[in-house]
This record gives sequence, C-alpha cells and structure tokens, in this order.
Amino acid sequence: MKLYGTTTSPFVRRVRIVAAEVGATFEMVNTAHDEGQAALRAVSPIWKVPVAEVGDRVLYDSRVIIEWLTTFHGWGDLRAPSDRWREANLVNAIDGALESAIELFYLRREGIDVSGIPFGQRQVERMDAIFAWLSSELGQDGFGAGLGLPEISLCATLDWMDFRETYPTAKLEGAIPALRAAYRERPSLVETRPVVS
Ligand SMILES: N[C@@H](CCC(=O)N[C@@H](CS)C(=O)NCC(=O)O)C(=O)O
Repeated sequence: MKLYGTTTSPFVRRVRIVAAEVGATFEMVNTAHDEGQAALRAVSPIWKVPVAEVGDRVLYDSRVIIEWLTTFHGWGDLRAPSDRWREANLVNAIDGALESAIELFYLRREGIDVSGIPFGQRQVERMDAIFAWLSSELGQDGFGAGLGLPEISLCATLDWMDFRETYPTAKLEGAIPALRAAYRERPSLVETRPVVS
C-alpha cells in the first residue's frame, strides 16, 4: 500500500495506528512538500490526506482506508465495533471537534485572530459541547473494552490539538484524560506521534 499523507495529520495518524495494529505495511508519500503534494493531486481531486493506493485502486478518506485495512488484515488486537452505529456517531462527533480545530488552525495561519470573531467562538463552543458529550459516553473501559476506532480517533485528535495548540485540552477532566493516559505508551501511538517532517 502507498499512503499519501504527512507526519502531522491526525487523520493520517489514525490510518498509521490501525496499520501498525493490524500488521499492514505501507510506503509513505510525504505530502508536506511540493513533490508529494503534486503526487497527491495527481491521484485525488479532493487534495486532502490520507489517500491510499492499493494496486490500481485509490482510496480517499481515513475511514475508507481503515475499512479496507480491517477488511483485508482483520482487527488484530483492536476492538471490532460491536455497535457500528454508535461507533459511527462517536467518530462523527470526534471529527466535528477536529474539523473545528483544523479550521481555526488554518485561519490562524493566515493571520486571522479567530478568538475575536463569532465564527471562532462558535468552533470553541462546539468543541466544548462535543467533549462534554464524549465524556458522558465514556465508561471505565473507554467507549468499550479495549482500543477501538473512537479511542484512536480521540487520542489522535487531542494529541494534534496539543501539538498545534488549537484547543486547551488541559482543561478537560475525568474520563477523557484517563483514556489518554491509558493509551499514551501503546507502541502504535508512540511511533506515530505528530512531528514535522
Ligand atoms: N474526512 C477526511 C478528512 C481529511 C482532512 O481533513 N485532511 C487534512 C489534513 S489533517 C487535509 O488534508 N487538509 C488539506 C486542506 O484542507 O487543504 C478523512 O477522514 O480522511
């Protein structure tokens, strides 16, 4: 498999974590630089990462790539979803928070003071609301027993928020920091921590 992406993207990281967990190997095309970006644009009209190339098939979107990985490699030591609709809701909510943070990051990079505009405040309030709901969904075992896609997605989101300073995750209390602490040293998470490359 050829994986187009960066070593900072939280969506790419989900795929890298699942690949490590299920024992799938891939060759990475770094899209942070001009050459990789041109290669990405040649295979995807969406211009977002991750994108995977498997044989003559091209897969867009982290969820689709993860579905491909688990379909052809199994779930390894990961938790397969027992209630796929609930897990989809959890991942959708996590994506909602992450997309808000990414929008703020891009705007800030353009020099816009996001804290001073209603759009920026709405994103922060949305992230607060999502994390409050996720906290209420978390039990002693996470969202279920073992490491599943919602846990991977949430840990990757929070690590990226810290890395890019897009949301003050230190203010989160209770079940969310406990979940992070439980998986912080898992090899697949350690090996994929965000770094600029
Ligand atoms: N729904 C997509 C989201 C992917 C996404 O937003 N990727 C970001 C990087 S974290 C990106 O490539 N952004 C480039 C852009 O917006 O121009 C997925 O799950 O793969």
